[in-house]
Amino acid sequence: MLGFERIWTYLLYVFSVGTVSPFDAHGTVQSPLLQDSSQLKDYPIFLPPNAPEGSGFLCQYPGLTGYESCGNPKDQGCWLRPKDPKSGLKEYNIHTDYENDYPKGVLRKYTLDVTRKTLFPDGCKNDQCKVFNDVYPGPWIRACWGDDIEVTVTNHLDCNGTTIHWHGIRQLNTVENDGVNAVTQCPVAPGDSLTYKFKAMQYGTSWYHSHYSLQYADGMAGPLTIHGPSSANYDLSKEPILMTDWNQRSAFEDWSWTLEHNTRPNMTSILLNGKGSYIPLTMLLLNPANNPQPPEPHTLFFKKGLRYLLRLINTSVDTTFVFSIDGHKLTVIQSDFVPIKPYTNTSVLIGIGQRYHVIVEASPSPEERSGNYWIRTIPADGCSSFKAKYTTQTGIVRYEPLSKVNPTSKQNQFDTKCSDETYSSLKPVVPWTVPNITLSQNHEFGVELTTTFPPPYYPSNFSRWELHKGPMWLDFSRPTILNLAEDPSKWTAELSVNTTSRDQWVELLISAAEIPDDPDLPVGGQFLPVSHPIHLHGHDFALLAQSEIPYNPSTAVIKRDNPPRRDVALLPSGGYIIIAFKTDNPGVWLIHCHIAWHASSGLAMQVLENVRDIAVPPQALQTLHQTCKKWNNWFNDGRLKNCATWHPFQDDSGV
Ligand SMILES: *[C@@H]1O[C@H](CO)[C@@H](O)[C@H](O)[C@H]1NC(C)=O
Ligand SMILES: *[C@@H]1O[C@H](CO)[C@@H](O)[C@H](O)[C@H]1NC(C)=O
Ligand SMILES: *[C@@H]1O[C@H](CO)[C@@H](O)[C@H](O)[C@H]1NC(C)=O
Ligand SMILES: *[C@@H]1O[C@H](CO)[C@@H](O)[C@H](O)[C@H]1NC(C)=O
Ligand SMILES: *[C@@H]1O[C@H](CO)[C@@H](O)[C@H](O)[C@H]1NC(C)=O
Ligand SMILES: *[C@@H]1O[C@H](CO)[C@@H](O)[C@H](O)[C@H]1NC(C)=O
Ligand SMILES: *[C@@H]1O[C@H](CO)[C@@H](O)[C@H](O)[C@H]1NC(C)=O
Ligand SMILES: [Cu+2]
Repeated sequence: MLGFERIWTYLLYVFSVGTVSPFDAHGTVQSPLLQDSSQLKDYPIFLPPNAPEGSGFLCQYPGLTGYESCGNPKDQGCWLRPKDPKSGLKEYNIHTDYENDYPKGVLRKYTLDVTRKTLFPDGCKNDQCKVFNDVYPGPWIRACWGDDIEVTVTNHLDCNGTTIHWHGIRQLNTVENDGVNAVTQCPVAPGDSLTYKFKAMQYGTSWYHSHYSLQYADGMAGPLTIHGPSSANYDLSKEPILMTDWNQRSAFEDWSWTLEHNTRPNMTSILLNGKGSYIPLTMLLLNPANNPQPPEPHTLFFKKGLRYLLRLINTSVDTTFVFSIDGHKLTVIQSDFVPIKPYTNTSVLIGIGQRYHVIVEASPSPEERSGNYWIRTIPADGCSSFKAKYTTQTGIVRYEPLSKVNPTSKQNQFDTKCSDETYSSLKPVVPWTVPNITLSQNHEFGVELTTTFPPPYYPSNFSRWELHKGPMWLDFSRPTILNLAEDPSKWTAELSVNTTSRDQWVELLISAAEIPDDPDLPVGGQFLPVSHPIHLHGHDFALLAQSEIPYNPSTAVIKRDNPPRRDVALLPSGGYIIIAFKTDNPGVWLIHCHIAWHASSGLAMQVLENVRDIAVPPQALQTLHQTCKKWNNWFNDGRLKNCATWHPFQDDSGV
């Protein structure tokens, strides 16, 4: 019997951080921007209104002669408009249907070098970190709405492959750039490089991270922003804020430990942009002088009366956070890559992988005499696992005249229940109406813990999470995208959704509880009271229902008229979600739980979307084969020479 205890086994994970700010990492952008104003042409070149002060980053639209930029603190909903209103040209703004229409920008090139590094993000040493360009979090990758992005990733690790996923990017007709090993490519072998190419049709904030097994938890995560319009006005903006749980060992070690002990490892601290502080209770009592020296917490400087745009990203392994700033209200204007109608609250709940754009008005109440206020990141009840003590006061807002003292401000009033933001508050600006669909397009899945799976799952006596008819287990050397082309019979259809007609709506009901008499749910597994942040690649999905009670077809409330839309939604413990997407993007798309332990355990599935229409360009196909060839060479040779082989190399699902 699996008890409640057992559940936690799979939950814990670690995240990585460094002592260097990600925003120091200049020089990685080889953008073709004309920074010299003497070269100004008859097309828009401008500092995006939502770029942080002094960042010197320019948007440029050489293809849009006769246009000018129009976003400003009084009208952040505007992006580009025709100079001559009578020209008949259309405006690009917050109401533009960005899935079908976007301005044509420029090509921006970035490079990411992956190396091993020792970091002290919470004052304690972690010598197993893996980072981008020597910093944690990784450098801020930025583009403007409609730009093309190319990122060349080089793997300098000695014993790990890697792939980089651009979280939330739709990858319309570019599935081979989605960065999921064993699905859309082989891992990039040590010593090898790969260039990812995709278009920024959406705008807002996201993150990029390794999708190679548990690797992102060791530090391979960074912010990704596409500048575009906003659904509410503000004066200035700040750099992205990445929040994460953190551990002082490699996630690979934690996972091996999990497999042996069948229990979930504890996280040790919370990091805000790579900075946190670990509170070792015993050391504190014994000898305070021995305490690790934590870095200064992340600090935001505000001027009274201004409105600031903040970009919040939850890059956790195992923690849903409640984000708040003492004495300040937050106006939420964007969830994931989807602009929404603004609403105001005292806190915002951010699940793993989720992002929010929020506006903070710098008029605190009650006002602190010191002019300092805590930023709090509180793990939601039941959605985290930490060692006994950790600090949730992870950042500081300071007003002039600046002082160095710690804030004494009181926490705002809010709930810390583990959930998503209130369903009815998330109203997309560009509405979708999801039609009634026929039953054959409706698929039902249960998130269960199971012991019924065939070899070669390792170790054999370990319960795994499954989403469909078994826990996912991928073969690094045999990516689905190539399998399908070469030998469709090898495809394990029972682990997938398989769609074949274009522009059809598909609905997935994902249940965390038993549905009586439902033949579609797997047998032999066990539902456990755990919430899961479910992420779909290749689409923003409409969230037709999100419920804390089990699905009942006769009473379920399903919203089809402009439902919330995003790319990660929390499946509530004991309840269900129904998500819908339109088959307009041929590809092989992963759907998985974003709790790193659960994805490793197998809580994932592939959506085969109109695979006959996948058209990988010949050059890209050749690259896919090359990457596999180098991976296989390393796997069969370099790995054996350089890496410890005392345990199975692959001991998790692969993602
Ligand atoms: C990845 O590297 C870690 C060391 O950081 C090692 O323990 C692990 O076995 C490697 N795993 C794979 C699948 O590459
Ligand atoms: C990040 O997501 C996890 C999992 O959903 C959640 O437990 C945690 O509270 C989130 N963190 C924040 C700061 O919202
Ligand atoms: C995690 O921390 C809790 C609370 O201190 C403790 O009861 C539990 O034993 C710890 N688990 C592990 C695996 O260390
Ligand atoms: C504000 O947050 C509370 C939880 O603290 C939630 O119950 C309420 O619905 C939220 N309000 C809006 C408008 O979303
Ligand atoms: C969808 O189906 C439901 C139940 O069969 C029905 O009540 C509703 O009117 C239908 N909606 C549309 C837009 O057809
Ligand atoms: C599998 O695990 C169970 C429960 O921990 C234990 O009783 C059993 O002996 C194990 N079986 C093997 C083959 O290790
Ligand atoms: C997907 O479904 C189509 C139509 O039923 C079928 O021809 C094809 O073999 C299926 N593909 C896979 C990989 O299961
Ligand atoms: Cu999960």
